[in-house]
This record gives sequence, C-alpha cells and structure tokens, in this order.
Amino acid sequence: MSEVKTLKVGSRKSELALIQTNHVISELQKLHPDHKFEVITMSTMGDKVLDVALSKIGEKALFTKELEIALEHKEVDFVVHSLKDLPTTLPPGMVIGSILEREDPRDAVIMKKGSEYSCLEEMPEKSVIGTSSVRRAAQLKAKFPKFKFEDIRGNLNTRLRKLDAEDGVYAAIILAVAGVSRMGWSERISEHLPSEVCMHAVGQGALGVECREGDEAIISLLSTLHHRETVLRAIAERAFLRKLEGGCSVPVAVQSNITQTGVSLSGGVWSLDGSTNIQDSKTILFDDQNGAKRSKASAFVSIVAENVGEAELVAAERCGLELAEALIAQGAEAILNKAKADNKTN
Ligand code: DPM
Repeated sequence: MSEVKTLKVGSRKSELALIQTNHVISELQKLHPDHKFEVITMSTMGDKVLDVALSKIGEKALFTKELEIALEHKEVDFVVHSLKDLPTTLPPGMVIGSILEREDPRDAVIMKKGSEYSCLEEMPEKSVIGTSSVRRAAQLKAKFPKFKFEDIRGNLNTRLRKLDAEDGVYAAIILAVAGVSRMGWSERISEHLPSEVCMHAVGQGALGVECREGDEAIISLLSTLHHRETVLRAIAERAFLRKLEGGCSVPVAVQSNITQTGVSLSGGVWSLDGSTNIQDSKTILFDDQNGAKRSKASAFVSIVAENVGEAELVAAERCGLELAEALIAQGAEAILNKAKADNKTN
C-alpha cells in the first residue's frame, strides 16, 4: 500500500480562480476519495499589471507563467486555469491533462446597476461599453457603430465595482457567461449574445488543468475528469488558433459543435474596428479518420487525452487546421498582421 500524499494545486488568487480550483478539487475528490489536496495561490503578471490593456502587454502567458514556473520546480503538482487563458503552445514539458465539461461559452451583457435597458439594441448612441477584449470590441463595433468601446481591466469583482460606481463611465460591460455564473452573479446578465452577434473565444467556458508532461500518476488521475465533447471542441478550437498564430491580442473567434458523426467549427478573424472580417465553417467526419495512428502519449494542441478515441481526436485537430487554412487562403493573415501592428501603435 502506498502512502497517501497530499497533492499541491496551484491557483491564481482571484475569487474566480479559487472557485474554479475548488471545483476541480471537489470533482477529483468525488472520484478519488482517498486523495488529499492543498491549494497554493500566487499572483501572475496579468493580476499585477492593471493599467495596461491586455492586448497591449503582448505576453501570451499573462495569467499562467508564474504558475508554470512553480509546476516546473515541482512546488505544485497541477494548476487549474480557464482554458481560454492557456496559450495554444505551452512551455516545454507542460501539457493539459484534463478538460472539464464546458459551461455556456457565450458572452453576456451586464448593465450598470439601475439601468433602464435590457439589451444592446435598446441602448442610446454613444453609450460607453467596457471591454478589454479586442475580439468582443471588433465584433460589436461592426454590429453597433453607435457605441463607444473602452478598456476595463481588473478581476471580475473590480470590473463590476467600476461598472456600478456612481461616477463610473461605463453603461454596460461584456463578460463571459461562464465566469459570471461561477461567481454567482447570473441574475446580473441582461443579454446573452448569440454567435451571429459575437462568437466566443477559443476555449471559453471550459476549465483546463495543466501538469508536467510525463508525470504519469498525475496525468492518469486528471484524465478521469476529461469531458469527451469538450475535449474535442477544445482541440478543434485550439488547433485553429494555433495555426493562425493568434493570441488574446488579435480578434479571432469561434463556435464549435460535436455531433454523432463529426466535428464542426465556425470561425473568423476581424480587423480591430470590425470593418473587415473573414469567416468560414468546416465539418470533419470521425469516419474519415479511421486508421489514424498516433504515438503513445502524444498531445493534441498540448492536450493529452488517451481515454478519448483516436479517430475523434485526429478529426478535431484536422477540423481546426483546415478551417484556419481556409481563412488564410482568403487573406486572414493580412488582417491579423494589421491588427497586431495597430494594437501596438494605438
Ligand atoms: C482572455 C480574454 C479575456 C480573458 C480575451 C477574450 C477577456 C478580457 C476582457 C483570453 N481571457 O475573451 O477575447 O474582457 O477584457 C477571462 C475571463 C474568464 C477566463 C473573464 C471573461 C472566465 C470565463 C471562462 C479573461 N478568462 O472573459 O469575462 O472561463 O471562459
């Protein structure tokens, strides 16, 4: 009998991060009642630098780097993240060992407290909408040229406080439904944005657990939390973003779906002002991937999921890659390069 050792779980310090970390621990505890877990918190650059727009910091591992260093030094055994904050290429030696069932991946409109409006359509000209996401701003600028879009930074608690402040400038802010509902604030959501208005970010609404590559005991423990459909959607979306070389500084958005027979992905790229965009869709059937082989323990866009079918994983990755190739053939790279350059100068 091996002695039960306490596993160390890394987390950011924000309330949302701790809710997410505790959720993963409680799911693990249900399946593995004999294990013990201890949470170790730390701040990341994204938590410390609050006066610069996210898209301008230009560091892809903004919310993950310090935690990954702790992982590398074995100060923690695994780290819980919002999947959308995990870059599509992880540092060498790191993998994603678990992807939990996705919540609603849409974006939502939160009105200032006491607002008389219930959706963007109703709001008057020049209303100030708070978001630091170039993806949200680009899509919404195209649909609602009547608004002014302004950066808003800080964790969710800070943002809600800035929105509701009596002397605050924002009439509404845009946040992910998943984060708002994990915080217990669902009743503050006035409008869920459909994909025709605002497609979501890659990985949005799902949790990903990062661990050391080759740490078989932890990988096998974490694999028990994998949610098949979410794993496949995450692979398709991340393969798409990786091929486009997009991070959180460029307007790239997606919408994915898993059916009995295959993977479907819609996606697009936008100029920062939303005036130019390229969108397309792709479906790849699982059937077409039969006979696909992978080497043992290989990762798909850094996701290790040995308990999900080979043909399905291959189909998901191909779906993302082929959609990206289709967009590149239609001129996506010029739009993204311009967005990256404009981001630096604005
Ligand atoms: C990333 C973006 C944002 C976060 C960019 C984007 C939003 C930044 C902003 C990559 N990470 O979505 O286009 O609104 O200024 C973040 C949130 C969550 C994870 C908060 C949110 C919770 C939802 C989830 C920040 N990361 O997007 O409202 O787990 O998907």
